[in-house]
This record gives sequence, C-alpha cells and structure tokens, in this order.
Amino acid sequence: MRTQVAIVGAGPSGLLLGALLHRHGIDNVIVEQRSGDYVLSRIRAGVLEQVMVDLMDEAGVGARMHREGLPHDGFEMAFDHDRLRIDLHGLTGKRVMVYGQTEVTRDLMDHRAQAGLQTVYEADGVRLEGWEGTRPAVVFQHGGREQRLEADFIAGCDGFHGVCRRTPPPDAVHTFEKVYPFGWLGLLADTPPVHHELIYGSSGRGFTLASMRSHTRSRYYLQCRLDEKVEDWSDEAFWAELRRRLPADAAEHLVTGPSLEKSIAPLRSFVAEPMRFGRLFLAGDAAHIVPPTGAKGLNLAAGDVGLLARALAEHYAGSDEGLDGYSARALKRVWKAERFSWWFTMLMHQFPENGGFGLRVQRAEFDFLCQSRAAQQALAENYVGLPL
Ligand code: RFL
Ligand code: PHB
Repeated sequence: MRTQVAIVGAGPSGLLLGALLHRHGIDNVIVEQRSGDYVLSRIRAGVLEQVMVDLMDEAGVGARMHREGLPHDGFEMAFDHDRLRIDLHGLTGKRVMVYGQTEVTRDLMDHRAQAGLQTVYEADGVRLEGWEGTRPAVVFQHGGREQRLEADFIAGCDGFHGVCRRTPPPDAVHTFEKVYPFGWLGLLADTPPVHHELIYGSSGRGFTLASMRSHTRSRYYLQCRLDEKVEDWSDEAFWAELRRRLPADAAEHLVTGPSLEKSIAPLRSFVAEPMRFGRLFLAGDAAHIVPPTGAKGLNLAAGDVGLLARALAEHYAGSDEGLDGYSARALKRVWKAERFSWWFTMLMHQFPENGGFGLRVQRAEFDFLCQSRAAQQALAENYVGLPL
C-alpha cells in the first residue's frame, strides 16, 4: 500500500487531520488498533472552542454540529456557597460549543466513509520504519498477515499510550510531566442537565463539574481518589455525593437516573518536545496531555492538526516553511494551554496535602476573580481558546 500521509490513530486528531488533508487533495490512510465501535464508545470531551468549530467547517463536517450543538455564552464557578458567572461572550466576544467528542468522531467517520478514504481498523503490532529518512512506512498485522503502508510522511495521532512518541530514541524526546494526586469519576445519564450552563464547583468534599451533551443528556464529574474503582460507586452513591458537592440551589434541580456510562480518568499534565522527528509528526494526546479542567485536550489536538494540515498542503505546493516551523509553533500554543489547565486545576480541586495555607490561597484567588474584571477576562480568554 502507498499513500501520501500515513496517519496512526483514528481518534479526533487522526480523523480531523485526514478530513483536512482530503480537502487539500492530499491522499491519506489511517491505521487504528481498535475497532470503530470501540473508538465511538469512549466518552470524553464535551466543549469545543471556536478554532475547533472552524476546523470542522473547513473540513466540511460541521453541519450536524451547528444543528445539534449548544452554543454557550458563559459558565458558572461555585466556591463553597459563593457563585461567579464567567460571561465568556461579554468578556471576549466569543463563545464555546457544547458538542460531544463522540459526535465529532461519528461525523468525521461518516465523512471518511462517504469520501471513500481508507481506514484500517483492528491493526495489530503497529510499528514505524524509515521515519528518519525519505521513505517512511507504517507496518502492522491485519487479517492474519503483515501489511506495509508506505508514505511521504507519518502523522502520529495515536494518543498518550501510542507507539509513535516512543519510536524515536529516548534521548531525542524530552518529556515534562506533572501527575495530580486524584482522578475524575465521570457519569453520563439521560437526564436534563442541572443547569443550562456548565458549573465548575469547589467544595470541601472535592471538585465537581456539571456538564451536558444535550438538553436531555447530562455529564457529571466528581474528584475522586486514585485508588477508587468504578465498581465501588453505585449510581445512587454518585448522585448522593454530587448533590452534596453542588451549590444548594443547583442541587435542588438535580434529576437523577440510571447511568449510561461511568469511568475514572487520572489527571496529568504532560508535554513531549519536539513534535517532529524527521518525517514523523506528532499531534494531539500523542504529544501532550492536560488535566480536563480547562476543556483543552481535544481543542489542542485540533489546533495541532490544523497547523499540520496547512503545513503539509504548503509542502505539496512547494514550500517546507510550515513543516519546519510546525513543532515550535504548536508547542508555543500547547504550553499556554498547559499553564491554563494547571492553574484552573490547582484553583478548583482539594489538595489536603497543601493544608490550610493552600486552601486560603485558593479562596483568595476566587475572591480576586469575583472582584476583578481583568482576572475574569484572562480566564475567559484562555477558556474560549487562544488563536492558532
Ligand atoms: P485519542 O482520542 O486518544 O486517540 C488516539 C487513537 O489512537 C489509537 N491508538 C493506536 N492506533 C494504532 N496503533 C497504536 N499503537 C495505537 N495506540 C493508540 C487509539 O485507539 C485511539 O483511537 O487521541 P487524540 O486523537 O489526540 O484526541 C485527544 C482527545 O481525545 C483528548 O485530548 C480529549 O478527550 C481530552 N478531554 C477533553 N478535551 C477537550 O478539549 N474538552 C473537554 O471537555 C475534554 N474533556 C477529556 C475530557 C478527556 C477525558 N479523559 C477520559 C481523559 C474529559 C475526560 C474525562
Ligand atoms: C465534559 O462535558 O465532558 C467536559 C466539559 C468541560 C470540561 C471537561 C469535560 O472542562
């Protein structure tokens, strides 16, 4: 097999890159280790920045998102009994779109099938060859035999646990990491959301987030210990704990029901530098992870592939400036999102090990946000997303 760009991973990074390249007339094949159904069953992000919305439009896959997505002009913060609304639109002139990663993935998969673009699902033992030279290839087992996909370039879109970042020699990859001492327990349910906007809450019992997928589907998260197991949490226990952590007036409106999905995700900040090794380019979670508090992971992934698609189009038009500048340009944006996600995580979660001093600093930061339009504006500017 031969293509122009071999993409490893059919998550949102790989699928969006494939759609953008197709728009530029660049042939691509995706190699994914899981099945399509498995990829669609992962419940993850819910908030899209304008940059991501624009890229979905540019790829020609934005129609359902505009029909069914929920534009949000702001969100609420709750700190113990106090509330603050961040007026995203009033502070920045921009808004965000609530539309699940599952739906983004479904739209991109449908588009790929309609466009006749090839995706190899359930590829085993994926490995890269020749990425240092001019003839890179992705080699894998499929249908009981070894297959070789030759390409001009390889895009490593295979997430945090993928093979692409681990392919170059370890001393060529510099990693920076912070692991947080807790996780998020998430629950999805077909119940109306507790509030028409998202609520990020800090209570003495831990962080909570009230989010949604639609007017009839809610997504909630609770800060939990890393040693807790999903099986330890019945639906009843989840709802009872959520009710305790939500602000009282919101808790009054909580509608409960059977969970469609429950899962625990650890929180991590991670960056690998650089994002280019010869003809291998990393994008999305393969290169960086943020804690979900800032809703940045999927949006950063989209930003990377937006830059990469443009750079590859320029390459085929005769200029390598974009490809040469890709890593430095992407990393500048990544580090700003890392800073914001870390800051928002540190503000809103319980860190018992930081003692009373830590708690009072968090409270002072929230009080400052309440009184300072400049501080709110800085938060809003980061939340709606920085320009590409
Ligand atoms: P993905 O989605 O992990 O996809 C990688 C794909 O690569 C495949 N793969 C391989 N394929 C071939 N060979 C191998 N060796 C392979 N190894 C792996 C995998 O099967 C998979 O299909 O990475 P991608 O595409 O870079 O996308 C990143 C996003 O998924 C991620 O950043 C977001 O979900 C993060 N995130 C959020 N981001 C937002 O922007 N807004 C949010 O509101 C938001 N909320 C969240 C989140 C992530 C969460 N979890 C579970 C970590 C909420 C949660 C709870
Ligand atoms: C979600 O709806 O899954 C979600 C929303 C906002 C976040 C993280 C996750 O910051």
